[in-house]
Amino acid sequence: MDIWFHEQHGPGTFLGVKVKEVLYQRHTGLQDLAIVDTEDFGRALVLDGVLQTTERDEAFYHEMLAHVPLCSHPHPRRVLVIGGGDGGLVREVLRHPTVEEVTMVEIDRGVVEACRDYLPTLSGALDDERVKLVFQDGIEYVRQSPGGFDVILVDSTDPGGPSLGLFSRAFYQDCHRCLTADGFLVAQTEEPFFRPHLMQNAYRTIAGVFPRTQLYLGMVPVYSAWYWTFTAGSKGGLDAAVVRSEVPGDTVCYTPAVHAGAFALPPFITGQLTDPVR
Ligand code: AG3
Repeated sequence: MDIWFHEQHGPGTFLGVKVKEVLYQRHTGLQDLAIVDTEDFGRALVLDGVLQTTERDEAFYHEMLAHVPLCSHPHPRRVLVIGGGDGGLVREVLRHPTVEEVTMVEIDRGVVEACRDYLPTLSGALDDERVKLVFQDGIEYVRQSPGGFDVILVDSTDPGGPSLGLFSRAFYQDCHRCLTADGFLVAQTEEPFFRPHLMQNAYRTIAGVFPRTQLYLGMVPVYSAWYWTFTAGSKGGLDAAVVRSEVPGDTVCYTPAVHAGAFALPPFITGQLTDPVR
């Protein structure tokens, strides 16, 4: 019997991934969580019916979210990760030798528990002694935090439910305050083809708070449209496209040339990035 996972990307477009086995499924109290073993992508984490990450292509996303700001910052020491409960992003952050401390704030303990059991190549990083795990809503965390972070990374689900506030002006303002003078915020900001308004809203809201805001691209096979966007807000005005610190080796996607190239945007995207929301 064939089992297919379907995710709707456009009104008339589905992504279908063949599932070999459903390994785990439960409602965490906040969201429906499943870990499935797929034919082409290895194990995958699914939250509320949306594919979050797969063993085969997770590095495409996590490398671009981590290494662009961490290689652009001249000396990243303290990093805050909001969300990212699978641990893949923290793993990439820890590859930077200057990083002394990574605080990961995840709202859903159930995600971390499931990923510890089923996605050890991602979650294993959470056992590193430089990692501080906090189970709290990231919105509240940054509201109360004294800050001092060089880089803040937002690895959220699509806007909606518990993640909605992670796309708000108030949240970005708190992140701005929590950053050091040359600090960067980078958030995953959705895809530009099927639901460009989500990307546009996120970009424009960040641009309304940070003096310099730059959108860049990655490619993630299991996400809609392949193109995925990330938005960097620079508190001190540093150009996020410039590499200033040590580059991790053994990457599957990231190189300094890819870093620079990720900021080259096609006109169908730049056309949507006007008028910051203030
Ligand atoms: N966070 C971004 C997931 C977005 C997926 N959206 C979609 N497929 N429509 C992923 C978490 C990985 N650490």
